[in-house]
Amino acid sequence: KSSFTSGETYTFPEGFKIGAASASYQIEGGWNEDGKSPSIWDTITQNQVAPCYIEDCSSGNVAADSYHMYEKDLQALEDVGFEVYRFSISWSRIIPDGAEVNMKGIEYYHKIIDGLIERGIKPLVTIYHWDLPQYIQDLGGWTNPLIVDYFAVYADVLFEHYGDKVKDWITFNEPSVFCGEGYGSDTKAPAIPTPGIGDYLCAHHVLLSNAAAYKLYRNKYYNDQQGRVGICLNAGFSYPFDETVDPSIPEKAIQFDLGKFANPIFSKDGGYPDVMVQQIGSKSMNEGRRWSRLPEMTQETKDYIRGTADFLALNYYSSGLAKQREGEPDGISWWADTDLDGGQDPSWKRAKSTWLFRVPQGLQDLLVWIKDRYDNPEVMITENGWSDDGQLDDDDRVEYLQAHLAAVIRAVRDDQCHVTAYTVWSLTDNFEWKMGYTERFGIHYIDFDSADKERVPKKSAQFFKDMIPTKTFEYEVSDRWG
Ligand code: GBH
Repeated sequence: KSSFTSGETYTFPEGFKIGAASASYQIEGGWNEDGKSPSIWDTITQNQVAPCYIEDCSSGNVAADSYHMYEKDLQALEDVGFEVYRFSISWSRIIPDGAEVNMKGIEYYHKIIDGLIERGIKPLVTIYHWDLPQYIQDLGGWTNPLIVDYFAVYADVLFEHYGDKVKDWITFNEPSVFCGEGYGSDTKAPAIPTPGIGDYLCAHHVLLSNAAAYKLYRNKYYNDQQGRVGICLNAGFSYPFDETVDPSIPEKAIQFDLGKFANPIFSKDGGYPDVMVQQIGSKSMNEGRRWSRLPEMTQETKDYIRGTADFLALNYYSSGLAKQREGEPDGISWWADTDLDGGQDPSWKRAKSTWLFRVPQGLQDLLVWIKDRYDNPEVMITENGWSDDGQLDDDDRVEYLQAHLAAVIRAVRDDQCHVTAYTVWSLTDNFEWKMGYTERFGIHYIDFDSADKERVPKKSAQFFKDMIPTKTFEYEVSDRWG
């Protein structure tokens, strides 16, 4: 029995896999080594002057130094007993200037993949986790339709080199975040905001890129490799502010968020959610435009995109409240297009991150929503985690993780949701994007000033180590939020 809490006994279903997650720019360092070219995150972090773009003026130049110390990551995974490791590949290590494949870059990920397989850990590879090569950004990045071909070539190279060893691929990590915050606002690279326009163009080209990579795998590699290709979307559940709020309001909030990417891929009819097409279309006309800011999807395009994922990789951190917006929005944006106001319940505990509130029940409710809307697709929870200052006694993280694992088990056991895996964010402390090293998500601590960057297990790592052999733990639900 685990020593962590008491309460109801929760057991994972047969075959359910538990692991940890990371992403290339957040851990690797080695930003210009062995032929790697700069990504948009190298550009934005290295060009900053006080007051800095990044909270602590830091960068991922060294980070956890996984480019040199990947064996420490492998060791940490093995010590805990994880069964799957989700990591991402740096595009600008693989194809540094849009032409030749860089064999030194290819070699690096072979070492990680081989190390995982030797240890009996399944690799789950994210093809793109936000570190776009700068040379593609110089052409407009995700707003230029040309990127679809560039992405397909990059994915082709990965399938060709790693496909005999890697059987589970994720094309994109959280497109709503890198499109919304990179092209709709300026809180992620490349920080070129054209709100309500560039973010939708980005989303459109991501959907086309995902479809191109998916079909390429099916046509060229599937027969030999027998693997699967999915996409990773982040979302929260949405609850009404109070009993006066119409049920269509939280539904709309989820459609504008998860539905923007999930409806085109996972729904029966495909295309963007009707509510988005209608609201953005009519606002665009009222603004005097000749066409909608949300790119049109012809029937042909809908058919091309529909069904282009074998599973949904879901990142869940938090949920929200929604109500109809009162008054006029300031300016044009995705958020203004929703006609909603958002918020949090005052009882929700907050992490160090300002956006991260503990709402475990939202995960179960979201999984049921996905099951109902998209005919119960296979879902892997590919991120879920809690931020703090980095303390080893991370009791709040342990509690948060247990609460969410319990919600996953309830969704499978009580609601027959098809969830097959869970990878915690994150294996180690790392470069937390705009917050630099000031917010820690790791289940292993790293002293980023040290030379050896030792991975020190926190209490949460111990929790997984105790739990994985039996796939059983005790947890007591505290209130209606889980
Ligand atoms: C994930 O995104 C990322 O995939 C991962 O790389 C990251 O390290 C991890 O979460 C922890 O952040 O404008 O201040 O309200 C989580 C998605 C991140 C999306 C925060 C919303 C809002 C920032 N969310 N973001 S803010």
